[in-house]
Amino acid sequence: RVDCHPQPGASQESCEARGCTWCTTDVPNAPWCFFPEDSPYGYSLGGNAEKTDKGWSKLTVSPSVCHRWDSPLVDLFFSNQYLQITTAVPSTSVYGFGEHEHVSFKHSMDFVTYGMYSRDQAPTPNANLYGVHPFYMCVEDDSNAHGVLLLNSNAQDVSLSPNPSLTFRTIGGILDFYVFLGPTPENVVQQYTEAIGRPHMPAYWSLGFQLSRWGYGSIDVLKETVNRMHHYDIPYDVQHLDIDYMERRLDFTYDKENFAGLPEYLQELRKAGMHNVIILDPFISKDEEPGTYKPYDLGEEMGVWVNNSDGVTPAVGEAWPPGHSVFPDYTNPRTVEWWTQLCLEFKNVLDYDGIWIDMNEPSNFLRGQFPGCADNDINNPPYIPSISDRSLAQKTLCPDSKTYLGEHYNTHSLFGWSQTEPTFHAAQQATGKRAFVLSRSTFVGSGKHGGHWLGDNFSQWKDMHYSIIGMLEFNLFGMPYIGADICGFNYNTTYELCLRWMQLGSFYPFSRNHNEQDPAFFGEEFAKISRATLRIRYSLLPYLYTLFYESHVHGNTVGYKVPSAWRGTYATVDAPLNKIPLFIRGGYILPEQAPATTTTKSRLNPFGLIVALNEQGEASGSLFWDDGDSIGESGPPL
Ligand code: MIG
Repeated sequence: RVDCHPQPGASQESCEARGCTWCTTDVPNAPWCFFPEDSPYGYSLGGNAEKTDKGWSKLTVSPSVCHRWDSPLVDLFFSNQYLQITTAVPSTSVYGFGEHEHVSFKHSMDFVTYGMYSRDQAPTPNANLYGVHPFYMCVEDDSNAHGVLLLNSNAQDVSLSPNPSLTFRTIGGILDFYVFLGPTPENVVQQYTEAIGRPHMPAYWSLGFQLSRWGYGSIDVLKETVNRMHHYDIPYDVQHLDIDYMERRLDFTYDKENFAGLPEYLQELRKAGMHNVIILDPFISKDEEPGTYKPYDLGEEMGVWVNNSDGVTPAVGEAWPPGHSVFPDYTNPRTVEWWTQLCLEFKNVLDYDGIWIDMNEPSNFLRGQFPGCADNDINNPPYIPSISDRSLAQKTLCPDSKTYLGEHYNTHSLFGWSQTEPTFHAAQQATGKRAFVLSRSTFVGSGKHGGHWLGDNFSQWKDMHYSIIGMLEFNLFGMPYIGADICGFNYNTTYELCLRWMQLGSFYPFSRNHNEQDPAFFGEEFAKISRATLRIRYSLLPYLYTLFYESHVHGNTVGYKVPSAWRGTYATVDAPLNKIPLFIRGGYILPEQAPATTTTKSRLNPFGLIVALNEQGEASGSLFWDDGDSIGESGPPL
């Protein structure tokens, strides 16, 4: 059954009116209105291609394009604001599609639909979240794998059906499919990242443990937090500054009252071998006194904002800064110039090492900008994919807004992606070192210039579990620099959950606690256990760094590997609260280095090797080593 009435409110009448079959069923989620076997709709593939002045229509796609799929494509719809295609897949082992909180890595194919449209949305199972990755991997029954990308930025959804098949629906753009033939899952990711851009090479320090919190509120609380981390001697490389460092949450300012002395304090941290990351939001207040707020005045002069549908008046919304805000259009080269200049100048105010870009879905606290969205086909298309609120404007701008690259309708989900590359280059230019950019909204190819965290998760056991799935998925999407807020972001954590999460999070590729309950918060015992697991992380950083190098050069995934001699066995192991069970694959050699409180110090320590033999008594491994943050000649290739 392929759904013939994907929008809500199907009835027998509305179903039959479109020539489809109505048949109720108690199979959960199965469509009651579905295409008849010989659907009279759309274009059957393999038909008579016709040349039009815009290209080909009724194009023939022969099954030989993917030789291993014995079922040809089923149905194709190609109309103005509705494109749909169904394809059979050779097994039910389908992975990927994002960004969502998925409750299993391997998808259920029981009529599940995932919407994709970037949105400021705390992780909720199956809801469309911050980024868009229309990419899946399918592992066939003979364990060969292939991957498929639908390179399309419009609001879209995909339905997974048990026969097994996938139905893609998008409301614009073209059906631009890319197929990656593997044959191993690792090959698929290597081929995918070859096409979309290999992951950037992270600085060594950014593999150290990181601390953040929204709401330090003052430099005194920040200092207390840092001091107690140091008091317990907990490995810790990076301190983040969330929006409360700003004056009234205005980008490119800092709060000179509550954070008096911040520039000097950042220098102190730097002297202690630490690094600093500052947050920047993508909205700029337009309501400061003229002549007092350069980011707005200069941006206005240069014409860098997203505009209303008229293409000339800036879109005005509401976000964290007081008053009303405008939104930089990063697809415009003038905006890149403006943003770069501001980032470079701000480096002289706060000596940052990396930039955290938040709210870039883009998020707006209203449904569309002022005065609301006009009623037209762009803002209210005939079909709205299966996304939260079934609205394209909720929590963002009206789809008929104009960006340099095109209508917001088409470019909405590219906002964060378009901000990531210029921020990467600005950070690189400002620091002269390898750039650190952490972006909340991502799209196909974002991994080349940035990393990601899984957003505003909850302090719940299941969120800790789902974080592992999210990280595996972002490895498929070519963004291995990935982690989740350790201990959770929303709700209050508990001692045990936070401790277990510190232990797990010590092995995240990007390891950051962004909670009031930092590892020194719960006192001596908690701090001791966190210190012990983080010291294991730090010992293994040469290994993790080598994995990142492999990902940067060959597109490998970063994370837990299953040995190719693998035979499944189950074992019950003792895991008291002070211990995380950790296993090493036989046949591998892991480079290690004695840990210290920062990577600046640990990098000076002696190296060692952990050699784990396989059943044949052999092992191999590799090490990539350099100065850890250089770019250009002395940095890694590519
Ligand atoms: O509306 O900057 O996901 O990490 O602490 C919330 C404040 C805005 C959302 C981010 C979160 C950050 C918070 N931000």
